[in-house]
Amino acid sequence: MGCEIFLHLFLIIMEKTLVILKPCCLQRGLIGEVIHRFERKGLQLCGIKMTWLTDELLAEHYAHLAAKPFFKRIKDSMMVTPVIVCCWKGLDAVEVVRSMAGPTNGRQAPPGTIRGDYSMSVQENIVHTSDSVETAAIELARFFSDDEIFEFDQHKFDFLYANDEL
Ligand code: IDP
Ligand code: MG
Repeated sequence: MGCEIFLHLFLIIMEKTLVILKPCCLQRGLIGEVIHRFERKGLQLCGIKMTWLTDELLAEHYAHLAAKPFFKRIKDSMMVTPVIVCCWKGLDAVEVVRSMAGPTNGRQAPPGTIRGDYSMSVQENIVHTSDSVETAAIELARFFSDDEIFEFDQHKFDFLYANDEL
């Protein structure tokens, strides 16, 4: 079984994705709840740190919203407290994490999703999640250095995936 795990890890490129626990998540005491959800799902936490975001970093991170009237407010709300940035890994991790977060607007997000269960707001919607594999790679490099992302065996691997899924 050890050999199989070794082969899986080297033959299959598991996706990695970025999650940011926003200041509203920290202030509302939901850090554990949110991390617990990703853990229970079977995603592997391979990087985590608390950091204070800067205007410069956020301008880059939210560049796709630069023309919006609420751009400054988005940046300000992300600098109210430190945030927690995490890297989660798994098969189709980008899509899995994004669907667990739910749609942007917490009022419209369905119950069962993180935003649907914990948010009443478009802005204060608990988490940021990468929206594609390409974006995830860029965003992880934005918030983590290489030595802050850890590669290690996930011991319950064979109970999370079937052979023909890998
Ligand atoms: P996403 O977080 O679901 O990927 P994006 O469109 O990438 O949504 O927007 C990034 C963040 O900007 C959202 O999570 C939210 O905090 C904020 N935002 C997006 N659209 C609006 C809006 O129409 N009003 C206020 N804030 C918004
Ligand atoms: Mg987005």
